Amino acid sequence: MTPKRRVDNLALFGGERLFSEPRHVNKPNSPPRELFDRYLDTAWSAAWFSNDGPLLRRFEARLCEQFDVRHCIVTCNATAALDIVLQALRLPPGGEVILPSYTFVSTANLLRLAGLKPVFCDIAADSMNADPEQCARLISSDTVAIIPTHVWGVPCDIDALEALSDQSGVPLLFDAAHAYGAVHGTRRIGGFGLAEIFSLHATKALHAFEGGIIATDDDALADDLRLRRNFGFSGNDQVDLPGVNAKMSEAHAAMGLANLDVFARTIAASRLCHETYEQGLRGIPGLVLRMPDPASQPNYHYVVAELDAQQFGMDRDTLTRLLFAENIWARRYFYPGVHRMTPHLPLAPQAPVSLPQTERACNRVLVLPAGAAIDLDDVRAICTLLRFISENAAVIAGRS
Ligand code: T4K
Repeated sequence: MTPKRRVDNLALFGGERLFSEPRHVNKPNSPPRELFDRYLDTAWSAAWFSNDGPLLRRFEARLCEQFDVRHCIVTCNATAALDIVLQALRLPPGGEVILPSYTFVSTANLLRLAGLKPVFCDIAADSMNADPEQCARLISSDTVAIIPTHVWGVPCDIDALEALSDQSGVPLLFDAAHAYGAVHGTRRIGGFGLAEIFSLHATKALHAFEGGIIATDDDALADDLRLRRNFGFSGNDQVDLPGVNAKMSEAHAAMGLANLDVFARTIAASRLCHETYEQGLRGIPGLVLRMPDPASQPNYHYVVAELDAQQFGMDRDTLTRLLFAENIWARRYFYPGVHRMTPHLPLAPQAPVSLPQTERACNRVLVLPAGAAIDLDDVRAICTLLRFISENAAVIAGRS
C-alpha cells in the first residue's frame, strides 16, 4: 500500500495499484468458524438438512423475539420472500404498486413477473427514502400496494407511510433488505406495516450466505406464506395452493444463527469503520458522507458518499474509474435508477417518468468499501487516496 505522491502514481495512469486484491463494498462478515461448525454439527448428527428443520425454527424464534412480532418466515432469499408475499396477497392483475425507483431492481422485476404495474415515486432528498407526499399523490383506484425501502438501513418516514396506508386502505410492505438491526423510535425495524422483508444475502449486515426474512403480525398471512414456501404442502399428500420452493437449508440457518450470536460485535465494528471514514474524509470539498441518524440507531453497514462534481473538481464516474483502477470497487448504487432500466422503461417513451431527486442520487452516490470485515488501515488508505485525488482533481480531470 504505497501512498500516491504524484498523479503519475495513480494506477489509471500506469502506477502501481493501491491494493493487490479488490476491496469490495461489503466483504461478507464471517463469524468465528467454530461457532458456525457447532450449529452445523447439530444438523449433521440429526441428518436433517432442510424443510423446516430445527435450526431454521430456532433462527425464526430468535428473530420473532428481536423484532417483537408473532411470525418470522425465513426463506432462501429476499426476492423469493417478496414473491410469496405478493402471491399470498392475491393482488389483482394490472394493479398498481407504488415503490421508489431508488432501490434494488428485484422488487420491480417481481411486480412485472406477477402482472402488476410498478409506479415509481421519488425519494426525499434528505433521507433517500420514498417521499410519502409523492406516494400519496400517486395513489389511484388501481393502487393495490405500497412497497418503500429502508435505503442504506435508514428507516423510511414510517409514521407518514403507515398513516397513508390506514387512510387509503392500501397494504404497506417494507423492503427492509438493508435494515437488520436498525430501530425506529423505540421499535426495531421488522415490526412495521403488514410485513417487512429482510435480505440475508452474504453482503448484508446480518447474513446467512443467502436468505430472506418475512416479519409479520398477521396470523393468516403467516400460515399462507409457510405453505407457499414449501410448494403449498399442508401434509404429506395434501397441496393446498400453488406454492414454490422458497425454503432455507439448515446450513444457511447455521450461518444465520452464528452471525446473530456475534451481531453486537458486527455493529460495533461497522460503526468504527464509519467513524474512520468520517474522520478521514472530513473537509474534502464536494465529498459528503451521508451521516447515520443517531435517533434511528442505524446499523452502520453502508458508507455512502455523495459527490458534488463542481466542488470536487471531477465527476462521480471519473472518480469511480480511478478507484477501480486502484482495486477499490466502490459502487454507484442504484444507478441509473430502476425507472431507467430496460425492463422498466415507460411503455410510452415520449412520456418519461421524471424523478429529479432519484436521478440526482443516482448521479452522485458512491458506496465505499465498508462493513465490519474491512481492515481499518485499508479505510485510512482509501481516505488518503481520496484526499490526494481531490487535491489534484484539476490535473487528473485534464488527463482522464
Ligand atoms: N431489496 C434491496 C433494497 C436489496 O438491496 C436487495 C439485494 C434485495 C431487495 C434482494 O435481496 P436478495 O434477493 O438478494 O436476498 C448485490 C447483492 O447480490 C444483492 O443481494 C443486494 N441487494 C445488492 C444491493 O447488492 P450486486 O449485483 O451488486 O452483487 P455483487 O455480486 O456485485 O456483490 C457486491 C460486492 O460484494 C461486490 O463488490 C463483490 C462483493 N462480494 C460479493 C459476494 C456475493 C464479496 O466480497 N463476497 C461475496 O460472497 O448485488
